[in-house]
Amino acid sequence: MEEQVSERANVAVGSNEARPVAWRDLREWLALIEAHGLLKRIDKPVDADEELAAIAYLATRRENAPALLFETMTGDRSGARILANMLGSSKERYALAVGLDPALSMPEMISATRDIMQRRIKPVSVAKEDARVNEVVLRGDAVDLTQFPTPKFWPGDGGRYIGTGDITLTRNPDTGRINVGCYRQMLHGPRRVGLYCSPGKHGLIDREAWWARGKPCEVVAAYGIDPVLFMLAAQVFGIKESELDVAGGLMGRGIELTQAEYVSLPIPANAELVIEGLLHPGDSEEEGPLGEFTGYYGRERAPQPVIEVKAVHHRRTPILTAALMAKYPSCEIGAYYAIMRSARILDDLDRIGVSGIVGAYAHPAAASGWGMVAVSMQQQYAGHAAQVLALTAQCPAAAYYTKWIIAVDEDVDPTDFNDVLWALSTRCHPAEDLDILRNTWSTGLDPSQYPPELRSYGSKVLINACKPHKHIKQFPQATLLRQSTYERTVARWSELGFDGQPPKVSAFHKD
Ligand SMILES: Cc1cc2nc3c(=O)[nH]c(=O)nc-3n(C[C@H](O)[C@H](O)[C@H](O)COP(=O)(O)O)c2cc1C
Ligand SMILES: [Mn+2]
Repeated sequence: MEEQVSERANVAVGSNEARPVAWRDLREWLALIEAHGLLKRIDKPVDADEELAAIAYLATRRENAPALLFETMTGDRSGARILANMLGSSKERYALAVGLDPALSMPEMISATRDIMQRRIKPVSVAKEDARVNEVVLRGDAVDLTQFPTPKFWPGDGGRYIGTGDITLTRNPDTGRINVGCYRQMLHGPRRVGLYCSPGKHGLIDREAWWARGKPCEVVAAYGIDPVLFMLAAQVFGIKESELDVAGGLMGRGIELTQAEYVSLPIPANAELVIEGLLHPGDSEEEGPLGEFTGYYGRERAPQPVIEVKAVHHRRTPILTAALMAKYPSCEIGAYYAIMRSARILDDLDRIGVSGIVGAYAHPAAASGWGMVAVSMQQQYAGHAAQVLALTAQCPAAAYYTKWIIAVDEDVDPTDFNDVLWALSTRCHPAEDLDILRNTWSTGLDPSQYPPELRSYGSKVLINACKPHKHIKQFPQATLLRQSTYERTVARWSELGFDGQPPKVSAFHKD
């Protein structure tokens, strides 16, 4: 079955009417976030060799840091610019990418994301001559990727990484499904790029399937891409699902694709810079390490397959998207990932059919949302919290990596860690309320286990931070406001000299 590229966008599936987002490409989205004061341009020359990453790291040590557009790269003659912290820890920039109201609260944002992530819209095709990415097209020996400024991020990185805020397209030879994944790509030479996919990733499965047929694997990669394709490339969907259709759903219109020069895969028509190439069986070079999302160097230097680049397409003065991997809040995998992962966890729990679930949150400070999940629930029966903890821990969206699974009552907002820490400190009795799961799904990038060969087997703690169900009737009432006093105070808020809206409160004292 071939990936279908229809001429017009299909109507969205399901009840959510698809309203197209207000932008078509990275540049239009940048104009939108700039209008919201969420973009900072840096026009002074900056070196791609560690300096760019140092500035990006220091500028993003606070949660509301803007996206950073580096407009002048030291020694560069290509005219390329580099965008860092495209999304980072900003839920506002996430919202402006997917067409949600940036003022939504975090729980509202997660809930709205569940709706729009269920839509599917097929890509649409655009004529080559109309594709913005085709302003410059170079083939064969004319291609020289070393002309573009390519960051070396951390002092111990094993090379320059042209692909971090990237997307990679591969086709599965059995099903025809086109996959979109975000995999790191190290520049080896003018027409050679290393591609690292870890085991189980769809890009690796596709590559192996082509090689098993004795054929090279075609690849299309974009190193300057819009935020929706970038975000979708890092989400896990079924092996037969194309992230292109989900991206279309989020955009409210089909992703625009055009024909490539050399490979049979399509290329994203509105991208900034795209390469086409081939992965040949047996062609590999030493790759890594790279400072990773864990805040440590990930994976020892080892041979990885190399893309032989056949053509490059780019816009004039292309904007390359670079994803700094670092401790929160400096990591590119921040708010968007937490929101999308939390939405997928709630979808899984819904599908299983467990009752009483109120919210969930995978806080981005926990290794980009991979390390911890808090789930809030209404306790309805004895053993309910233990059931929710176990199901959350092993549901497909949460099972990978997550070490800490915390259940809290419905009056605790799982997206607010002040609240979660309050529950942990007042409702959880560690001697009673902790369980451990062993030999669970994990990753070689988790540095906490020795010997390193065992890192793919993880462990998880289930923490019941709900009120003890056995004693729930005696459990003290939390200190809450009387509703009538609250309402009187809200009415007097500005008279009392306070700016803005008073905080919303929904639980009140009961006599
Ligand atoms: C900035 C960034 C860099 C990433 N680097 C890699 C990588 O080098 N290798 C890898 O296997 N996954 C990497 N990932 C994670 C994958 O993108 C993610 O697991 C995604 O689900 C892969 O797509 P797939 O499920 O279609 O294989 C990265 C994610 C992000 C956001
Ligand atoms: Mn996939």
